Amino acid sequence: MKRATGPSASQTTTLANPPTFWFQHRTCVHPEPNTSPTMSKFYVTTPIYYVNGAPHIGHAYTTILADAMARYHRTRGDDVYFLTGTDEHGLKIQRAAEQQGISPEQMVDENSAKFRELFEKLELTHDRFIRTTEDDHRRTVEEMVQRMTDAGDIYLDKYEGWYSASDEAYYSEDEIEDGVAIASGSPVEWVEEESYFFRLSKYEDRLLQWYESNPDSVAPQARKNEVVSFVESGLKDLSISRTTFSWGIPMPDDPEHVLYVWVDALTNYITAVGAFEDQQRFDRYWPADIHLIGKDILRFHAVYWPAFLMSAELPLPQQVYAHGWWTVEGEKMSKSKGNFIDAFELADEYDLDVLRYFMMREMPLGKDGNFSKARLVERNNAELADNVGNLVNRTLSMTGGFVDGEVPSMPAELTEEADVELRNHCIETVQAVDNAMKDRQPHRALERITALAGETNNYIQTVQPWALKEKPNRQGETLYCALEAIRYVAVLLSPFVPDAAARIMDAMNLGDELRTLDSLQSWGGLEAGTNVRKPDVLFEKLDPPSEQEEDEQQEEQEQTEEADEDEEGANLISFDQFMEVQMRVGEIVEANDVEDADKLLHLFVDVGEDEPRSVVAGIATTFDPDELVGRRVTMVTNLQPAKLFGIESQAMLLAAQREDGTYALAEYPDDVAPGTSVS
Ligand code: ME8
Repeated sequence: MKRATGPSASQTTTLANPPTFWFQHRTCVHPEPNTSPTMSKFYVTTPIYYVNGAPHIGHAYTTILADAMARYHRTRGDDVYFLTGTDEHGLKIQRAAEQQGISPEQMVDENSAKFRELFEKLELTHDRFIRTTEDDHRRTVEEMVQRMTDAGDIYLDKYEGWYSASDEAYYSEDEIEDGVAIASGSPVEWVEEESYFFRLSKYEDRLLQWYESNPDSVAPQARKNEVVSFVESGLKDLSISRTTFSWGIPMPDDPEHVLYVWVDALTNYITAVGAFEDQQRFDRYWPADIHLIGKDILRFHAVYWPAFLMSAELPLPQQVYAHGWWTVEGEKMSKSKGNFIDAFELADEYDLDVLRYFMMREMPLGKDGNFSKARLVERNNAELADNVGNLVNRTLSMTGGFVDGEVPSMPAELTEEADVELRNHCIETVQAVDNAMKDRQPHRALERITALAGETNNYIQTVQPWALKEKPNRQGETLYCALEAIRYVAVLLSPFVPDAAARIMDAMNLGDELRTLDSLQSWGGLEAGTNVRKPDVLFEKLDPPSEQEEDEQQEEQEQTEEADEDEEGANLISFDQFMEVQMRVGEIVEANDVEDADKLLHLFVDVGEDEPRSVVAGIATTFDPDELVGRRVTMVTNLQPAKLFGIESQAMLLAAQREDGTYALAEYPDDVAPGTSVS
């Protein structure tokens, strides 16, 4: 066994620099009696979901994500408030109830109960499940509107324009095409009615100032850029009441008008923490540390909501974070495709921990992700069962077999290189996980934790406790180190896979104080002499999607391909026709997001002419603008120009679309000059 070459470690090693994040939280001004005045708080919210239908995978995802964040902060010892719930007013809900032939009250009661039931089934740890039909919420909304009125920000006028009931959103002329909103694909209708307006335009400069002086106010950065350019392009006042339906909170002092559902819905975030009614609680938790939302509702949260709060003279949230979109087996979820994943079915089909792990590990926050069963099985088998499960199983079996299931003594001093490295990995992982959570990147946190499990497996392979029968002291030391590393893995995993982590910690007989992140600041917390046992299987290995399922999928694919081939056969082109297409090498010299078009990028491409050409390309789900600049790609240069989102596209970029929906570019090395002809 090699000796450690680094400085020898002291018996209990403490993080030289505890994660800075631990001290950056807002210290509470008005502590509640049973909380310490210096305790940090963490207030996380999810969107409140529409109750016109049953919950699906997207709803489950955001709420699971918020739950993991809440649990992480609880493990840190923070005073956490986690809010979720249902959005129950508005035209969308009224119409859905009419279609079902029931009253809105009955529909919202029934469907809200489904969400509540789902979140119980998913074992989520929200502190409140709010409903916008609750009394305290109505009172808070009324007070909010009163404050906005007192600020001189509400006036009566007439609204004329487009409205989408499905999105509960107003759209301008250039945001619609062929009767649908371009961004969402939802149908729009023409509305002309008397309406109260909110002076959104008045807040343009203050909003821009807020984004600028608070780098994390809206995230990720690409989304923030979209928001900033939307606000910079000029804000119109916002219609905030309707008279043509009744299902909502009446406008105070003018009950003929029903308040716009977004004013009502967004206010839930302050209702839940006692705004206007319990000052102490409000001061404790508000502003929210993070409003976690999907990218579909960014504008409401990053533009309207802060403006409402400014008008009501209330503090603004610390962060609005817009996560990406799930597709299912490579396709956009839609009712017509029949690929909507019902959240209850999801919870029945998979172990909760595995589902949580997969969703958080697979989709980097902010990017889109694909829910594929095959991928879930792969991750479960390789990263959970074979890695974490195997580590716990083999280490606790050896502890049972070699040292009667008792935690051996800790090495008096860590001198063996392998031990020192393992301890260092543990401590570094705590820091790395904290950084990842601070950056809102749970997938990176999970990557680091499973890497630590892998490193611990390697450690066991290196030190081979089974070969140390003749050296019982050393055998004990190696088992101690592996067990302590497992404690790190379990505590760090606990916000993400709470049940499995609890089973590991129970099997190791850990007291509450050894289950906290704080206890990971010092290596060596595990107490010698503790009785430990092997837990039941932590993660069952899963079979890849059955042959039958794959056959079905393949059959579907073949049918589509056959149809495509038939079409291709009928549409063969001649060599001359092909030669009419002019293709050239182009160098991307600039790339930007396109406002309100998640899939598009606006590129400037040098194709060997005096000026680069303006090109709109649908590759934003795969590439960030920055990674494209300088790349030499294939351009079709003699297509008729087309206008997309008001931007002229003067050439077409060629790319291959992979099965998972991502793109690969047809590229050239640097010695192929822009403008070179491709044939
Ligand atoms: O918008 N992938 O409610 P909603 C990822 N009531 N997340 C998804 C998703 C997908 N495919 N589909 C939905 C509303 N989501 C309003 C909110 S808040 C004051 C009012 C998630 O029922 C994602 O979080 O349409 C998205 O923002 C939310 O569900 C929309 O839920």
